[in-house]
Amino acid sequence: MRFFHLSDLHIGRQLHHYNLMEDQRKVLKEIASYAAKLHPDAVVIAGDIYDKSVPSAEAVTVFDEFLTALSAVEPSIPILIISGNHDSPERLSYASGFLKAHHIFVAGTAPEHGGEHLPTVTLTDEFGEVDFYLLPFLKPSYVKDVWEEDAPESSSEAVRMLIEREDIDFAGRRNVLISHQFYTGEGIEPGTCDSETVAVGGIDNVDTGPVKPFDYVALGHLHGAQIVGENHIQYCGTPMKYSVSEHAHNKSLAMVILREKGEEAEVVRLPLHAVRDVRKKRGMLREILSQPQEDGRDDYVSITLTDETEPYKPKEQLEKIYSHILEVRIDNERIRQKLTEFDEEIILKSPMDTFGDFYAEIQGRELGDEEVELLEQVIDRALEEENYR
Ligand SMILES: [Mn+2]
Repeated sequence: MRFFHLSDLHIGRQLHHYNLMEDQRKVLKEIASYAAKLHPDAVVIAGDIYDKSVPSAEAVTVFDEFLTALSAVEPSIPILIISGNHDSPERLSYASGFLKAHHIFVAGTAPEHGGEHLPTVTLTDEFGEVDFYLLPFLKPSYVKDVWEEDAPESSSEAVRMLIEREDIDFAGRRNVLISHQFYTGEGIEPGTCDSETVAVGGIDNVDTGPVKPFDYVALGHLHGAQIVGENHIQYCGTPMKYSVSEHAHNKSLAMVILREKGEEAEVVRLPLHAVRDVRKKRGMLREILSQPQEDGRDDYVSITLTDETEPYKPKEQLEKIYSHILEVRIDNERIRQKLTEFDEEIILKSPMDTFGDFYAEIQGRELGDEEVELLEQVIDRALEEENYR
């Protein structure tokens, strides 16, 4: 069988101050036309459908158009969707009963009680059945009531324990897991980029150990396409570039080919064509302005100027050549000097001290006793929330 593996559509996302809705609409159309042409056995979307938990009406419309385009393909292609950390589990689950009747399977929330299990969808090909397990994005607190005691304390434990209680026949059947977490293996730290929200410090890391027995693991969360230790555990990446740090990425559509049990899954990458590429340019203003007519003047560009004497209104001048400038940065001796001085001054301070400094800087006076007390409460609450989530 062949299925499309997508994730991190982030519909409604902005790139700096640019609205990407039209770019997103176009790339989703391209994916739908691949579906019409290649007729995959399923389309898997591994989380982060929307960029915000309360998506705009326009964002919902764009996703609706995508589902409608996919549904128009005959005979119908099952669509399997899980929520990511950017989605609201409840909102994504809206009308899921109705959608199921139309072969659109949405898993918004991870199991919350002992009686709940991971939703599965079983599809058939010439070699028999394949079970798809839908595991929405989770934090340990979301699933703690599944167990009466010894609830998992980390995301990694939660994923392992949820898989264990499914009693999956790994030896005899073909199984696919759909998941949206930050997976790491022994000595394997996947590559991240600026458009993701990945927690530093490793608390959200999930070990690949328990997912290795699956025949394919369709991951979402990281925005660069990559395998995690083994070929059958993959992040498909975003369908388009969502930050300057992704300028060198090659965005594509992953099509997974799953053959007989025991044969390694194969992933074919189909090219996707963005309306505008995201590019980086670097050099002296004069050089950049005098470059011969080059392609991609309408791309999103991040420009770094290296002039030692900072030019007058460089952005205005560059705008005559580039229609979609994301940012103009300056990198010269003076700025580098300043940054080194600044680096040396950075000392790790408590949130309280950091805010105190900020307040003094802005207001020109120190925090009063009552203000300190109030702020302590706010910080405590924030930390508590963070620990609980
Ligand atoms: Mn994401």
